[in-house]
Parts: sequence; C-alpha cells; structure tokens
Amino acid sequence: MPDSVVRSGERSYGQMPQEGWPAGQRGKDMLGFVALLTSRRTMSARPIPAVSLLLALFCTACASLHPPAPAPAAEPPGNTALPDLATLSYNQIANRYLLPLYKQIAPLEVYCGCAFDPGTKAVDPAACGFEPDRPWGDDTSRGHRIEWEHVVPASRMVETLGCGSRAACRALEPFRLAENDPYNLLPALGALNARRSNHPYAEIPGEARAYGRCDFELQEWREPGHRRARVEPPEDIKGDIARISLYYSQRFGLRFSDAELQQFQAWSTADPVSAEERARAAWIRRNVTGWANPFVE
Ligand SMILES: [Ca+2]
Repeated sequence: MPDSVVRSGERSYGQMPQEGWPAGQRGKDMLGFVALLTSRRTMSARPIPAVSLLLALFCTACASLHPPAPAPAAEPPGNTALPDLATLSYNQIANRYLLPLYKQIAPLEVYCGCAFDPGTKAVDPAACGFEPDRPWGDDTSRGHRIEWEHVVPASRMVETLGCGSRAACRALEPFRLAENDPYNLLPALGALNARRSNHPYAEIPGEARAYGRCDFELQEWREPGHRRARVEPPEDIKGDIARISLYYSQRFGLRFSDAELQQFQAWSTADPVSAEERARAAWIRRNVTGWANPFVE
C-alpha cells in the first residue's frame, strides 16, 4: 500500500478535525486539500492551475468563470480532448465517456451481475434473478435500469471537505472533482444502488439472499440514537471496490477506519485485478482522466 493512504485519526491534507472548527482552521485545511489536489495533479497528465482551484474555493461566482461544457462526442475522443471533470455532472461524464466502454467489455452491473443494454441502460431483472425485498414501489423503475453508483459515497467527500451538504459542496471544485471521478462510478441496478445508499462495505456473517439470486447482503441494526447498516457486495467485485477506495484515500485524502483499510487490503488480495477491470481503468485513463488508478495499473 502506498505510504500516502490515509488512516482514520491521522491528520493530513484534506482531513477535517474530528470535532468542531477552531476559528481560521477551516480555511487553512481547505487550502491543504487544494494543495493536495494540486500536488497530485503534478503526477497527472493534466495539471490544473492552483489559481483556478483557489478561485473555486473563494469566489462564490466561480461557476461563471468556467467555460461551458464541451460538446458531447459520439465516442470518447481520446487523449487530445479529455472532458472537464469539474464542469460536467457525474451522470454526464459517465453517460458520455463510460457507457461506450460497455459496448467493448461485458455490460454487467456490479451488485447482481445483471446484463444491461449499453445503449439504453435497461435491465431485465428476471434474467439475472433479482427480486425486490419488499413490494416494488419505486423499485419498479429502479429495478429495470442502471444507475451510476458512487463506490465511495459523496457523503464521505462532504465529511472530508466539511462543506455541509452535497449541494453546498458542489460550489467547491475539489468536491466536484471527487464526486465526478469516473473511477468511482460503477453501473449498478437502481434498486440495489438504493439499498446500498451510503452504507459502508463490510463482511456480513452468513449468506442471506434477500434479493433473489443476487449475492448482495444488507445488514441493518439500531444503536442508541441512530440506525446503522452495512453492505457486503459480491465476491468478484470486492477487489474492485477496495482498489477504488484505496485510490480515493490516496488521491483525495478520504478517511477510512483501520478496519476498513484492512478489509480493503484483504479484498484486493483475494480478488486481484481482472482483465476487464484493467481494461476499464485503461479506458478511463486514456479517454477521461489522463491519470491512472495506481492500485489497478
Ligand atoms: Ca456474507
């Protein structure tokens, strides 16, 4: 594991204090987060000038400073015209630049292995054995379509930046870069994306099958004052999830507990990089980001 992986409880650029904000400290740490991103960018193919990041932080009218989104391309255009990850939405980035990949590799969503149409994102839930764990309701539509799942939830990015809410955080370019990073976006059946919510991943005792044949486990319990939940993904996606999470720890300074980091390392070992995962990462590097996920390639 690279030395820069952030462990819970350690302070580093991008981390927020556990409790409260001393006056003046917030801006200092925000600058630290910017410095981290800027320094990481020096390793990438497309450095972003630090001044634009500072403007994004301190100018409430920053959105008007950004050029309009480039016209969508029918196919990813290659390294000469990488998309602006801070300007487009994550759905725009995924639909325009990730979906075409699934015409080249098996178009399977991550939580149940359901095949989807890479043109329409439609899914036949019966074909993969998905059944809802309660009357269909909203699942009627979300059980028949693909959504872009944030493996590392946006709520963790909100916590790291300390910017309050997802909507408020979108005023900050560092948040948009983290929210929109395509390495973190995997196709998932909408109904299972909803069940995962922003719960952490973990091993769950037993092998309950509450969703038909899907190897997707959700455990919920109550502790004083709040509900808790965790999700165990299918075996063959655990390593992918681990390598995305470790990448977020390194690149964006996202905090994970020691138990989570140990889990991710174990999953990465048990489920090593597959040819399809490597092909996906290479596609993203060439067509979307310009930089690699070093945990994959
Ligand atoms: Ca289990």
